[in-house]
Amino acid sequence: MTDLTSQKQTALDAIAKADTLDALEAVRLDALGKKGWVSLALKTLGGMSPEERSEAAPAIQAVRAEIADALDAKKGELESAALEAQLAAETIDLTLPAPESAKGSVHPVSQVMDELAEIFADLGFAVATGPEIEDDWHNFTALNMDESHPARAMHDTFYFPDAAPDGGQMLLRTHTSPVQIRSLKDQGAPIRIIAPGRVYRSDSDATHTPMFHQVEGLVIDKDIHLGHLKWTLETFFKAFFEREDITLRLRPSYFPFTEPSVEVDVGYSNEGDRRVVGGNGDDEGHDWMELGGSGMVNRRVLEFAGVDPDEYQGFAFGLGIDRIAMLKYGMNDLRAFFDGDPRWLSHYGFAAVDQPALSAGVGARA
Ligand code: FA5
Repeated sequence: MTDLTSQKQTALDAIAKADTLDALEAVRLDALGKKGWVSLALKTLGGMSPEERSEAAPAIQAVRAEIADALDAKKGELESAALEAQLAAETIDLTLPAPESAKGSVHPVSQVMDELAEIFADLGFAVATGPEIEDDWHNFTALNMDESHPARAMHDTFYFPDAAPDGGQMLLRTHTSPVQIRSLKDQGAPIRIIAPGRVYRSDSDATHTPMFHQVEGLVIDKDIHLGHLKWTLETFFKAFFEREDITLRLRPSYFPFTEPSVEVDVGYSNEGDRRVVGGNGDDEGHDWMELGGSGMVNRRVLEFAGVDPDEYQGFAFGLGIDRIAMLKYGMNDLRAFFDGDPRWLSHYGFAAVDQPALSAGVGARA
């Protein structure tokens, strides 16, 4: 019994002195572990007479309980000390200078693509994509431009030297319209999509670059007419330019894949060297700028895409994204978009946190 008392005192001293959880665990194993001295003492009870046992058992149990309580209390102490130390080490010194802000910005074209997707999503359009390396069938033939069609020549196409698997030519798509065919073939009608992306033409001046961006729109359903097209474009441009006085002019035009076809112009005025959208292009001090082409999808295109033109019809449009970005954000030379000049990018670019949201007015600068 004296043995037990002195062993207990040694253990309690070791617990008091333990300054790490590992040291504490060593004391626990030494006393209460399977081969610890308390466990061994408990095992001796079996060989005792009932009288001896009734005296020794409560004493050993009491020692066991006292050591277990001391271990628990110390464990709590060590854990909260460790937490305090961690919290103290992780404080931030708010008096230090701010870290250098991130370099780089979101290109206005990317920003405008996000704005487009946001507005059209609100009108129920899904985003579709297609390959930039296209075959001649999707880019031309299925859009009602067979090999001898003169409109092919107007597209200043970049062709690849190798033939496509079907024997036709491979090319860099000259417009986003082949996505109309791909989406209709994949999903059938009814359909309501936009397809933003890069397109390529051998063309270069202040308003034309060899690579530029278009967004295609396609709505095919029953009873769709030109009025729906005009409403959709007007609604889109009002939200995009964040003004109500947007005036569109739909000018009769020709595209092989739409019938009738209309070119879409928007009224603007000049303020200094900046074009500002709004107002009627025919008014004093105003003019019209072409933003894209559109029309009712030609029956032949629906047939090529496997849709019955007697059941379904609809409209399509293709807008120049770079053009509408220039108008909205006031750049006057398209070529600067693709020069990668960091001064231009830091001036016209957007912060990554500037996510367009309809509720905030799309395109609001932070
Ligand atoms: C087309 O590309 C048709 N696919 C549009 C379309 C789609 C019509 C669906 C009907 C139905 P167009 O070649 O006019 O059409 O080009 C459309 C717009 O792209 C132009 O109005 C212009 O805004 C822009 N664009 C054309 N060429 C360039 C260029 N080289 N650089 C920058 N923008 C361009």
